[in-house]
Amino acid sequence: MGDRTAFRTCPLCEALCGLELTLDGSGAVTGVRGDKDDPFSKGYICPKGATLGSLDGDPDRLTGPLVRDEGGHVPATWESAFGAARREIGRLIARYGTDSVAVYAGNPTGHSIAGPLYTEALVKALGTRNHFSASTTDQMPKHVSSGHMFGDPHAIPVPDLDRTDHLLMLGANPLESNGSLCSAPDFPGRLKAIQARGGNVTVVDPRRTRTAALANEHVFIRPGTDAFLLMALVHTLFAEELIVAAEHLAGRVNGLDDLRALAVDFPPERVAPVTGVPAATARRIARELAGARRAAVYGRVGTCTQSFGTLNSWLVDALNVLTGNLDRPGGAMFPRPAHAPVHRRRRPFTTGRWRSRVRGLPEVNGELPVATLADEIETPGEGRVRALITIGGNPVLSAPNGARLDRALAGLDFMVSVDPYLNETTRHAHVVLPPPRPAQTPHYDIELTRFAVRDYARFSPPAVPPDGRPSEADLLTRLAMIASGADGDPSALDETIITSTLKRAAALTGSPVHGREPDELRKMLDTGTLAEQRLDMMLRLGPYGDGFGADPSGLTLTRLRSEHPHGLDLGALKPRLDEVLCTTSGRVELCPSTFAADVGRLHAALAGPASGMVLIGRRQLRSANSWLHNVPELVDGSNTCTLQLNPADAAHLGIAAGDTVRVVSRTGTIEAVAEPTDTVMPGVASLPHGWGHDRPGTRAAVAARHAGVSANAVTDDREIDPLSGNAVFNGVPVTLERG
Ligand SMILES: Nc1nc2c(c(=O)[nH]1)N[C@H]1C(S)=C(S)[C@@H](COP(=O)(O)OP(=O)(O)OC[C@H]3O[C@@H](n4cnc5c(=O)[nH]c(N)nc54)[C@H](O)[C@@H]3O)O[C@H]1N2
Ligand SMILES: Nc1nc2c(c(=O)[nH]1)N[C@H]1C(S)=C(S)[C@@H](COP(=O)(O)OP(=O)(O)OC[C@H]3O[C@@H](n4cnc5c(=O)[nH]c(N)nc54)[C@H](O)[C@@H]3O)O[C@H]1N2
Ligand code: SF4
Ligand SMILES: [Mo]
Repeated sequence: MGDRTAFRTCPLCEALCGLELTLDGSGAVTGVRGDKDDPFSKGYICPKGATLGSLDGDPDRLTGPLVRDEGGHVPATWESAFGAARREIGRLIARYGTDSVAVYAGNPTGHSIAGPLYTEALVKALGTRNHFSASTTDQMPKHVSSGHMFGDPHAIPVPDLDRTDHLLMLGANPLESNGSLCSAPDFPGRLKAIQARGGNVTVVDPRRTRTAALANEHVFIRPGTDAFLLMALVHTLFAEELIVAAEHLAGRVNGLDDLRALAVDFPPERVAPVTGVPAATARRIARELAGARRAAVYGRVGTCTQSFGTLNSWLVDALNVLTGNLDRPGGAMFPRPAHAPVHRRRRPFTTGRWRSRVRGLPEVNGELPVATLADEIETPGEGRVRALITIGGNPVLSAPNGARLDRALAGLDFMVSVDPYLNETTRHAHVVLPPPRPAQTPHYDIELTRFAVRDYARFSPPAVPPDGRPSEADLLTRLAMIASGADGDPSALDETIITSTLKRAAALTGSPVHGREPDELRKMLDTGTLAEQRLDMMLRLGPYGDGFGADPSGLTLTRLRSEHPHGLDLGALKPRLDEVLCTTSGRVELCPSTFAADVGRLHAALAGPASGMVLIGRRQLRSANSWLHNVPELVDGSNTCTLQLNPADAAHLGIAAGDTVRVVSRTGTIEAVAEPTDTVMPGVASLPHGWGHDRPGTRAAVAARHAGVSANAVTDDREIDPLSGNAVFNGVPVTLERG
């Protein structure tokens, strides 16, 4: 059999590029190109997507389950691997209760069909309060911000990149990351298009990144101090009477006076010594923002992974409201994903429904901060975490004080990992359950289309038929069955979810299937796997759906699959605040009391600006957190783990390029290779995360030869953003010494 072509969405970052794969007769991926017929990505591809074939065919990728014995990990049958999981999880729950089993879900669970459809079911089946994820190292502050401002933690506005005239970007570097909480294939091209139509891009970052270099203006800021700058911008808008009373927001916003009162204390002149941003610059940024015809403020991971992460996330959207740009074209808008029914949440947003056992940290979005996972494993007493299930995560390298977590994981009674690699985290697992390779996995971006800059849907069937191995959906379903103690037919889980969803939809006034018979609806679903049937159900109940025949021209999974193999463009973002808003007041809360109370911490920090060196991170185009370093094409050249610092600091410390530098923090010491560069502001050092592949017991030969060091060996699990529990990776106090 000769070569053939298959199409799928790239699962390697949030940009949602369509790919054209070439496969040989054996089903191996021999070539990857951008899919020029994808209406969203139009053929765009980056170096990571281009190497999907190497990742897919990586000889170190696990092809079957492993169990751990004294000598290390050995192959096992699926039945014996699941048998061990059933036995041990059952035993621990019986003896120590449901909270003794924790779950950690990592970043790739947001890039699959299986993650969003089954992780929550697994956590529910376990009944554990110990649910952790990469969200508390990433965007949890944004959920808290949206929860309080709009009533829905998942209603996150995205900058309307293609129509804006003015983009103010803080803590984001889309030229390397390709964008986040803003899915936009060819993000770089979309930024250049803003400039080409006469618009402006301003970047606020402690480093002059590639994005900053492309921008019209780059402003250096001291790490961790964005909340002061954002407050100063709010202050200026009020003080200079620049608030735009947009008609479409009239009567729909609460808290204007409260915010004005809070901002009084933060004039640009007062915060400048803390942020390093000259007062005149801050005032000008505020004026430009207010003066632009259509503007959007966008803050991303650099603004979330700070101790003021939630305040930053809030103030970003407060600025969007104050300048009249929320929910209007060219401003900050709410995408309308095809698979999400337009039903408002019924319960008001709240956090702290339970607290972590050791540090008493509040639950947020059903999760506890991963910064306290090691506490929960190490601290004796009732409710101690004794077992862990990881799904697509590598917290040993990605969580703050990962070195401590590494030790804690070694002490667990039992650990299961759903993961294709034996890496720094999964090497501790007693049972490793690998999902099939990307070519054998169907794809639909349930999570990421929520943040896309155009409404868009694309389903990719597996490029290579599954070979009888369990899919990731199967693996998670089996674990959920084990967790609930049920031993029956695994399809029961999906059937229960389908039945209850259809029943609810049929009972709901305003739903497209109101009054219909759930059994009849059930029979209409797609004939694919149960996961696909669930997706079909979601699409048909969604805003573009066929409503199970109510709108015969509407979307179904069958139609998406057969008529739109390259994806379906559902148009530019539409104003939809009415559909989204579900605060108790029915208005946008511009100054939620929880946030106002946290401003006290800002006042305190204003009194004593920090001195000394601080560490921040950085992302690299050819990495994806910790897990692409085993792809040979990606780990040469510039993709190296170096400590960047300003030449003035290097000179002061007697450090030259290539020298070994000892980086010392409260939690640990690492040795990294120095790379002096004036792209980093004085007083700041930058180390990428996701490196440190030198641990024994892993199976990733290429990564081991390009080990690097783990930035999270020096980040601090004690430091969190108190409102979201999010980890603090930026502004970590360190001392540097020549090694
Ligand atoms: N190539 C590649 N792409 C990726 C990933 C990857 O590892 N590699 N990871 C993916 C993931 S998980 C995510 S969440 C996204 C993230 O996507 P982005 O948010 O674009 O992430 P970064 O590129 O890390 O950009 C964050 C920027 O914040 C800056 N920064 C650090 N501290 C501060 C601060 O205190 N204030 C301000 N204003 N800026 C600060 C950093 O210098 C950096 O330039 O990228 C995704 N895409
Ligand atoms: N210092 C510092 N630390 C950081 C950050 C930072 O900026 N600075 N960024 C944080 C952010 S934004 C994030 S999102 C986290 C990421 O944190 P994690 O998600 O914990 O880490 P990753 O390195 O993304 O690990 C992904 C894991 O998923 C596995 N995997 C890959 N594909 C699949 C699949 O299809 N199915 C399954 N089941 N597994 C798969 C990989 O083998 C790997 O083990 O890191 C955080 N850590
Ligand atoms: S930009 Fe992201 S989605 Fe596009 S090819 Fe690269 S890794 Fe894949
Ligand atoms: Mo992330």
